Amino acid sequence: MTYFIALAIIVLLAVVVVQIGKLTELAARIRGEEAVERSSNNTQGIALVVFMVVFLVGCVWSALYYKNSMLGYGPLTSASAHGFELDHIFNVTLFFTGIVFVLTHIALFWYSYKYRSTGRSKAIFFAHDTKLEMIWTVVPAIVMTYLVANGLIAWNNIFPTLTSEDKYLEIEATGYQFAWDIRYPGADGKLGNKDFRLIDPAANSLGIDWNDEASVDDIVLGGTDKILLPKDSTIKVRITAKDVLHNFYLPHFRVKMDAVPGLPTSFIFTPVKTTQEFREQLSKYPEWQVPADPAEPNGKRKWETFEYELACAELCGKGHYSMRRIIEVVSREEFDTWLAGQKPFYATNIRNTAKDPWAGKKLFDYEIKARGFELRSAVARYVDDTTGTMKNVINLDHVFYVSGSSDLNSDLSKHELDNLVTLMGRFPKLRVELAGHTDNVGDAAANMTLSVDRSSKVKTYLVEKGVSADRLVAKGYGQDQPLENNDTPEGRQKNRRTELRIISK
Ligand SMILES: [Cu+2]
Repeated sequence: MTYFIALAIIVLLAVVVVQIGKLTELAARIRGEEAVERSSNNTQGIALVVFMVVFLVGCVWSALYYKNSMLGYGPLTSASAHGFELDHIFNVTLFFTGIVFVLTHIALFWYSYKYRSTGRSKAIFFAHDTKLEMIWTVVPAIVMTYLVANGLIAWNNIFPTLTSEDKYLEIEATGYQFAWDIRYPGADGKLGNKDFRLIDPAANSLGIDWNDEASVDDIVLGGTDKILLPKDSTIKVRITAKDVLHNFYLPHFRVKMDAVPGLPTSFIFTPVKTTQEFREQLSKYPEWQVPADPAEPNGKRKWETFEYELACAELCGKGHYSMRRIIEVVSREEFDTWLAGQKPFYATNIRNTAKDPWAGKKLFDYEIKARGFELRSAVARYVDDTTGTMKNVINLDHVFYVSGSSDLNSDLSKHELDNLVTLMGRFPKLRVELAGHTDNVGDAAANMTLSVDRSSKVKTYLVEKGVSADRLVAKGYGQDQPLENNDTPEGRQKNRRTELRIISK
């Protein structure tokens, strides 16, 4: 119905215009061509000047009315360190182009009025005016040089070169139709290598190279997860795309960079206001004191619901709008805690699958931690909690062997022994006995040999790692010193063990 009415109005307006045209033609024939033309020129000239005034006043009024909604003013001053300089350049450019805008529009409309045909005026002809040409060449040249030079200085400040000595957090943003994958480095602070040939839509959509140890603790935030960033920390974003052009745009941080498939780009910036601080900045302006939801006049204010956002600023397809993501800036401490709580992509999706190059070959720090084996307090395990002195007998819980052989089994065994090397280094007077024990399965004499072999294997390993051989005594006890009953599998497992006995400290 609305459509029909709109169409009818358009048709009727067209009819009115045609009729007015016919009437004017008729009047011209009655009153004489020239007189009519002159009066029409007068009307149009005055109309153009009136339009100019309304238009320019309207422009200035709307700029003032909406100034608090524009980036760079009042509530929307920059949330990043470099943004202030960028806003300054923007405002200086706006100042000069604003002057040109007003002057050219006055000239455009005023001349249409002033030089309308009146039948009395004559055109002046002049071929050359050096002074005029100097003015319109030199003045813009000076202004342009000033703007370009300022722009170059700002560009160089905004795009610094980071060296390996600089402390910064490097994250990666990969755009695709229609979302962003954000990759954070784990505890090592390094992003692992990628290779597009490794891309597997189901298991490895970014093509991360799992052979690179830096990859295994990388965290990938996909879909709609909130992106956290630490305040007052330099952040370098590697920006890339998988299918078409996208654009990594953080308007509140004045960060904007194309995401191009096959051509990595980057942006370095430092957030200087947490989300909470930015909300407080907004709360001072009436535009942000209105209810966030007009249907709920007593609900939350608009400033309380503000979020920083990441948007795609390149029209990339029909789902373009859905590339919006929420960014939250928090304190460094809060960020570190959050990051430590995120599960590495490798741990949840790749570990011990057919795609894991490290399956059975290596244990990573995060796994060792997860087993209650604190990496950094290796020495603490050897100290009795109640007396504070070193324990006399310590069971090396994590030393395992290949069944029926004296070969050390997993990397966990080696990890445990590496801790022991640390301990021996910390206490240079320490002498220890490495005591091998077995369960009672099989022949007692064979078990004795096996336990001797196993403890010597441990000794060999420690000596290779730099512990002096005269501080280590390898001894086998076979099945003679069980800790528990050998009748159950659990008991037998407890009895197959390697112990550390302190000889002297
Ligand atoms: Cu996009």
